[in-house]
Amino acid sequence: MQLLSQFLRREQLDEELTDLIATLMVACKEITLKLRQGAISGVLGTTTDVNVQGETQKKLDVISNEILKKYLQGHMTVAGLASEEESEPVLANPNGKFLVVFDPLDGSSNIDINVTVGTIFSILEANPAEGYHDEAPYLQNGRKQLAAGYVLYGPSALLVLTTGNGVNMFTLSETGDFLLTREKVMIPEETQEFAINMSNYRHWEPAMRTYIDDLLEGVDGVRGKNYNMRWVAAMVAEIHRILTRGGIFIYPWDTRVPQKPGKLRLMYEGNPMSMLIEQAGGLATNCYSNIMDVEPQDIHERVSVALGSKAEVATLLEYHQRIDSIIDNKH
Ligand code: AFP
Repeated sequence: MQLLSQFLRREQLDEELTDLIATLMVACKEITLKLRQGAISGVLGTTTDVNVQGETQKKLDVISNEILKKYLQGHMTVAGLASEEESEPVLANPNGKFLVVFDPLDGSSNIDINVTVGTIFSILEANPAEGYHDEAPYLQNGRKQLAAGYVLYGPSALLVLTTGNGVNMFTLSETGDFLLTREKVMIPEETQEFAINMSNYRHWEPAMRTYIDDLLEGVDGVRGKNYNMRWVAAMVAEIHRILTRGGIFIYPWDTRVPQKPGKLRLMYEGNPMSMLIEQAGGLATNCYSNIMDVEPQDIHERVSVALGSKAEVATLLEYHQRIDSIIDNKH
């Protein structure tokens, strides 16, 4: 089996980017060890702090953020970083070539119940001419990502990575190496599995409700097939399932906080996951257009997401584009 370093060399990736990815993996291995210790090292539970997103921070959110910061700030190729857990971007080395944007521990409500969580990251080009004292250099659309991926802390620890040439999966071995275990992952175009938090049904737009109603009607309804549902409450785990066997993951806009475009974060979750999904042949949208074409205005911007198997996501888009005629036809 090929080591991550051998794989990146084979791909002829920029040496500094290769080195940065290796350093990110050192940080993620340290996070893995903290997670494995769980209650033994007192890392479970919640802090008294609330992050910039208005969410109570888990101890492991803070620990994971600090670990990533420690390695990235000390890396000469990193000009700066932005994290879901930091209110402002953090300066690293002003001469660095890259900006790193990350969610240190996605799905952290799962930590205390010992269910899968993950670190999501996105690497962007730095532009020294712009300086790094505000958010401007980070506000790049998803198409500009140089690399994106996540480390999934589940029964095994996995790195899922794209550098713009397909999606590859690496499993953390006993010896602490990431070994290539799946190459050029492709998502099946059709699916019979969806993931959405159904408890929000009453808050959705008519197009979303109608689409889900039709899935629930199964073989007797207009879709003509039965669907199964999954909800892990960690986007990173849902996306991993979709990359592995197909499906659609949706977290739509809803009326609970109507001024926000969605719950999930564009730069820490939406863009990196969209790059992986598109690189694996899927579709990644905000229910109306492609997520990676959204021009971010704010590093903590939210986005509505619907991504996964191409044909299913395209059908959902149609519901949003033609909702009036779809409802008319039903009457
Ligand atoms: P955290 O970023 O706080 O860990 O939240 C996870 C998440 O943003 C995403 O990964 C899940 O899909 C979603 O929240 C779960 O949301 P619900 O609480 O509405 O199920």
